[in-house]
Amino acid sequence: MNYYTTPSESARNILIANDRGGYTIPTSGLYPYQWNWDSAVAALGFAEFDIDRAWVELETLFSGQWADGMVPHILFHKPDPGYFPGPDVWGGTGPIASSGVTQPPLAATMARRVWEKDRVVGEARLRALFPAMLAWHRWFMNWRLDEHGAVCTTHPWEAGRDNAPDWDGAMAGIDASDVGEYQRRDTSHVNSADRPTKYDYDRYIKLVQIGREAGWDQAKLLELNPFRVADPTMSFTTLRAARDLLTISQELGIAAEGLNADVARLEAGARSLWNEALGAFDARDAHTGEWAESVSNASYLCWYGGIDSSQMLDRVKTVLTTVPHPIPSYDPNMPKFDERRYWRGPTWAFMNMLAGFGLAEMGHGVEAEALRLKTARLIAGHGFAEYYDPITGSPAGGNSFTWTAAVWLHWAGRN
Ligand code: 9WN
Repeated sequence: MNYYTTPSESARNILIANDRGGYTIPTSGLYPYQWNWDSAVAALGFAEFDIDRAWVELETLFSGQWADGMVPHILFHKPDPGYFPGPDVWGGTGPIASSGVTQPPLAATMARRVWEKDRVVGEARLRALFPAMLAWHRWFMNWRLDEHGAVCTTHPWEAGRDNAPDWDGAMAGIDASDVGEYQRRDTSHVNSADRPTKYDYDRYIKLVQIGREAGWDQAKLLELNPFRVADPTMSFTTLRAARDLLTISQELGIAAEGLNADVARLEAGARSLWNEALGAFDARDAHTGEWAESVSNASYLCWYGGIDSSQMLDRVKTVLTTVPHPIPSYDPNMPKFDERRYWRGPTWAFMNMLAGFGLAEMGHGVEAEALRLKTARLIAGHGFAEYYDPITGSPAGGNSFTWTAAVWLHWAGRN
């Protein structure tokens, strides 16, 4: 009898174990609910062995869509005291208890990939989801663009890169002195050195309180929210989603007015995030116009957004040859680099996959393949972690992680 479990079997087992019936949690304990961009990545993993389940993941995500088109970053399907802040703190106003912010829109792009794996099964599912995906896209166009067309994040959790140095300037402007007492849960599940600091958490919760008080009314929040940062994650993923929605609408013959113009506007916005002095795509505070001066792993999503850049290509070549486990979430040569603290240094496999998709699509196959193989080695050698130390490769944060398993099945571990 063979007792050896291959990484692909482990990856499937993780997806199956994290399945809560129609949706997948990122990892048990630390994240007991459905997260938005995690689910989009999970769908890719399921598509490798159960196409129907892949569609269900996306359908469940959109079942939480708000009347205004927003798809929340967390859906609290069943109460769980292990996570803070829960539904009572957020006060979401959608059909399912939820948070009040969104996350980078990966769903349309991943739905397209799932459909391309099996167009016969996928067509009806994709057609049915299309109006919801389009409504979400329009919500971004209505509420999240700056004057250049770059897409803004209104909470560090919205961009999904919680404690990235990109937000340090905007976070410093938030007065969280009256945030009150609260009990974090994350640090009882994982090492606190891998997690955001109390300074950060006070501001995360303060921003939730501001949003909740405004009833998550986007018009009011445009005035009230002290945090609004135009960011490469939001800009490149929204641009990419718009391109995919356009392709889907053309291929399926679905009328979707305005998408061509939206793509042009979003592309101009994404290009406006080029920080010439830094020589990289950067985040820009939408209130002050100040650059973050941050080269993050989101900077490398330009190709995923359909924007080529010879300077970013030089950077990716350097990172692939000088950083043992690329792509670090923050440039190791910059002063704020912290190799274990979450989005301030560690490598995230799913971000590598997104960068890898874009590199391959834009003709940079050598770099795409090098990145894929390095990501495969990282996962095979260090397990299905939430993220990894880019210098030593050691796993950090949660383990048996859904999106890392999905990345293995769909991309990194592909033969
Ligand atoms: C807050 C679930 C999520 C990811 C985010 C990641 C982390 C949550 C947290 O976990 O954020 O949304 O509590 O730390 O930063 O990208 O979607 O995996």
